[in-house]
Amino acid sequence: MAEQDTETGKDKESKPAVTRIYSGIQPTGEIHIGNYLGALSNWVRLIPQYDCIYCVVDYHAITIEYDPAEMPHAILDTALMGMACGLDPEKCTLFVQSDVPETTELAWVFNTVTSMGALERMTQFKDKSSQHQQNINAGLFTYPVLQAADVLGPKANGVPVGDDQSQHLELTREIARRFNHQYGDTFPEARTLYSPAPRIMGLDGQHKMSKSRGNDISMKDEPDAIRKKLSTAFTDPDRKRRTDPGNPDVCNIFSLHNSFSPEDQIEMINTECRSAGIGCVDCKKMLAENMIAEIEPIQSRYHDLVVHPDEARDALKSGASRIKSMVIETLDEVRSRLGLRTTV
Ligand code: AQP
Repeated sequence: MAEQDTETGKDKESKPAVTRIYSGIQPTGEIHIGNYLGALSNWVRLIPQYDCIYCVVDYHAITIEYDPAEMPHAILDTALMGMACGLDPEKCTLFVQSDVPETTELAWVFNTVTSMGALERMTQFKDKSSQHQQNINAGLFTYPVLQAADVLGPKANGVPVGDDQSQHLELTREIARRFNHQYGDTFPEARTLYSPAPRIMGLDGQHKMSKSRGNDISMKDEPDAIRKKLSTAFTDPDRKRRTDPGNPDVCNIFSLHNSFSPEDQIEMINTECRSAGIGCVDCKKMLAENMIAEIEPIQSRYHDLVVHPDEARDALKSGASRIKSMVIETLDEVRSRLGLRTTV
C-alpha cells in the first residue's frame, strides 16, 4: 500500500515532500471562529514543520466593495489577530500582499496560461458573483490566478486551507503544469494540506461560517455575545422538543464541541443527546463556556499587541522584504523563460 500523507490522508505517491507552505487571509472583516479553526490555529500548528509564509491578502479583498478609509485598519487588525492566535513573526513569515506588488506581474503572466473555461468553473466566483451582483468585476473572476501567483511567487509547495479553497488549489496546480509544459520546469505543483477543520458551518447551519454572511462568532466577541449567539444557533433540525432524542452527527453545535470541548465531555454529549438525556440549551451552554475559555487568552494577547502597532508594522515590513526577494528571483527566471529580455 502507498504511504499516506499525514496531512491529507491521501497516497503520497512519489511527490516531493512539502517544505515551504503559503496561505492567506482577507482583511474583509473580523476574523471568526471558522477562520480560526479552519486556518489560523492550523497555520500555527504547522510552524515547526515547514518554512511558513502567511499573508494578509488585501489585493484579494478589493475585489468586493469596501471602504478605502477603513482598509489600513482592517489590514493591520487582521495581522494583529493572526499574531494573537500564535503567528509569531519570529517563527514564520507574515506580510501584507500589496507590499510585494511583484506578485501581480506574475499573475499577469499566469493569466496567459489560464483558460477562461477553467475560471468559469470556479464555484467561489459563482457564489461571490451572486453575493455581489452590483460589482461582478474582472478581479473577482481572475482571483484564483492571483492566488496561484501568491503561492508560486515564493515557490511554496504546500497550501493549508479549508475545503472552500480546494478548487482554487487544483487550478494553481494546473497553472504550474501548463507553465512548466510551455516554458520549461519552473514551478512546483503545490499540494493542498487540508485543515483538520476544513469547513465550519455558520450559526445558521446553512452556509459555511463567513465574515460577509453575518452567521459567525467573531474572535473579538465578548463572552455574553458568544453565549447569546450560540443560544439561537441552528442544531439538529429534527429535534423539535427537549424530550426528542437528538442526532449529534447532523448537529452543528456538536461539530463545534469537537473543536472546543474536552474528550470526555464530547463523549458524554454524544451519548446523552441520542437518548434525550441532555437538551440543546445545556449542550450550547457547555460549548459557550469552552469556546470562551479558548478565545479569552487570544483576546487578551490581541489587546496587548494593539497598543504597540509599530512593532507589528515592522514585523510585516520585514516579512514583505523576505518574500519580495523570493518573488523577484522567480520573476527573473520567468521573464527569461518567456523570452522577455532586451539583451540577447
Ligand atoms: N467556515 C470556514 N471553515 C473553515 N475554514 C474557513 N476559512 C474561511 N471560512 C472558513 C478559511 O480561512 C482562510 C481565510 O479565509 P479568507 O478570509 O481569505 O476568505 P474566505 O474563505 O472567503 O472567508 P470568509 O469569512 O468567508 O470571508 P468573506 O465573507 O469575506 O468571503 C482560508 O484558508 C479559508 O479556507
